[in-house]
Amino acid sequence: MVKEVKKKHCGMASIVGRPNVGKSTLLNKVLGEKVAIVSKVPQTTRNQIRGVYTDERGQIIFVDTPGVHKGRDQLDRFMNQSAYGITSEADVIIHLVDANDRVGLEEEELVERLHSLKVPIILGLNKVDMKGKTIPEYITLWERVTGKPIQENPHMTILPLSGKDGTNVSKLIDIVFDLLPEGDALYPEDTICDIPQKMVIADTIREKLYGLLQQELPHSIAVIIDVVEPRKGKLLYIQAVIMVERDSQKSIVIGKNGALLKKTGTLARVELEQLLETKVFLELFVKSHKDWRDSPNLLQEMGYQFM
Ligand SMILES: Nc1nc2c(ncn2[C@@H]2O[C@H](COP(=O)(O)OP(=O)(O)OP(=O)(O)O)[C@@H](O)[C@H]2O)c(=O)[nH]1
Ligand SMILES: [Mg+2]
Repeated sequence: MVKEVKKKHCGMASIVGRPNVGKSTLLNKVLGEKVAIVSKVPQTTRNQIRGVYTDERGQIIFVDTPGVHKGRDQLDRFMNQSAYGITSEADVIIHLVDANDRVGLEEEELVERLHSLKVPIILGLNKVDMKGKTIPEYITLWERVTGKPIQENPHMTILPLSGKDGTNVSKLIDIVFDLLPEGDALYPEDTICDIPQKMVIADTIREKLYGLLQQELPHSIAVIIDVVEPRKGKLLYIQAVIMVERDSQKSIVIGKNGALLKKTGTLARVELEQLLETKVFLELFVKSHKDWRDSPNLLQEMGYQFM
């Protein structure tokens, strides 16, 4: 008897939505590993992050994107462009919303754009571990834009989700596989993520700093990695600059007697040692540069490449 060989599927699923809806948390849950930084602060993700999921059915390249938001400087422009740019290449779009938060102004424009791409959409109603009281608002919005009830729309699927506790995450993977074209894997089977090492290091430091600063200053902070250098005794030397917008913000980042900066360094070093599987010596500096969010050179140094 000839055994039937099932064709594999491969393609890109882009996770798009407003800041803070849980896109990066969902990506980490799907991959079972932390690849994207997460914080309570909106606009945490500043670049695209590709996470690769492979099983016997094939390969899904999930793309986490910066939250789509209003904003006028060069970094805002980059973040929105990067979210929309990647979305136009996707085979499937996961429109992720916070099912406890009301529909926002950005959402209307986003939904219209996503609808015009003519790509299958999964409306991910996220954070259903909480009450999910605004679910109807998102359904109504999509129905208004597409002009038909979602149940009658062959291009749409609704899925309640929780990236935090994992509700329906494996169902999401099933649905995406069903929607992907046939094709061979694009990445080797053991690939999980393709972010450049410097970006991973910078983001890890930024995440720790966001956690310690709570809601203070996130918009004003960037991290630039100046040196990554293997040294004797399997030690990786990393020198990084934390950039703020004003001199007065430097003392907040440094903290009383340097305490906050020291704590940031320790937390980041511990995580980086785990991630990079080597001992790390991390040296942090704090500088201010008034218009870094609008400086193409500095943004490029931080790894944000305009398309
Ligand atoms: N209750 C609950 N909280 C969640 C869930 N997913 C994420 N969060 C929390 O929501 C906050 C934002 O999560 P992120 O994953 O950073 O959100 P994001 O959409 O990537 O945000 P940006 O990168 O800023 O666009 C964090 O405090 C998460 O812990 C969820 O399923 N349930
Ligand atoms: Mg994010």
